[in-house]
Amino acid sequence: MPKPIYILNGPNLNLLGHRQPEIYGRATLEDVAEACAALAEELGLTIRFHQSNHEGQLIDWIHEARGEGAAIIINAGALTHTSIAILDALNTFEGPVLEVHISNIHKRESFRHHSYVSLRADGVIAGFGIEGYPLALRRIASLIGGK
Ligand code: CA2
Repeated sequence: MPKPIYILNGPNLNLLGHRQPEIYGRATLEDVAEACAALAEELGLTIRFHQSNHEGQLIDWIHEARGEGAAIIINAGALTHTSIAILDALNTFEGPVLEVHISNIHKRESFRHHSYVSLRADGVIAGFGIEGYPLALRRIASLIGGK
């Protein structure tokens, strides 16, 4: 059984599609999860798609991925810009890590320009809307060998 790809989403991303559509679009996180599951099947991959508003829960999933996951795709939300703890957890994971942001964080407020996650990420996608998630999955497939 191939190891799953962990797709982790941080604080407030549960509100996707319900607030601020001018920044984040109209699709919901459930739509993103469904699109990722469908693409993963096409690529011969499996995913574990999670969202939490709690830093510790995200860290626990990163730890779980150390034993059970082939790769991590993470949109840590605002924790991207603040969390050394998430960076430390990602640094214990040995597989590929890709960072996704729906919005272009570099076009926004200066406090969003720095990312702790980027210090570990093997690649970063920002500003592609929710299309960034399937793009990241395709990149994982080419890194770890999907279909
Ligand atoms: O662009 C991204 O994906 C972000 O990671 C989203 C975070 C933000 O703090 C980062 O700087 C960039 C915010 C997630 C909040 O998501 C919402 C979605 C819809 C409505 C309200 C919040």
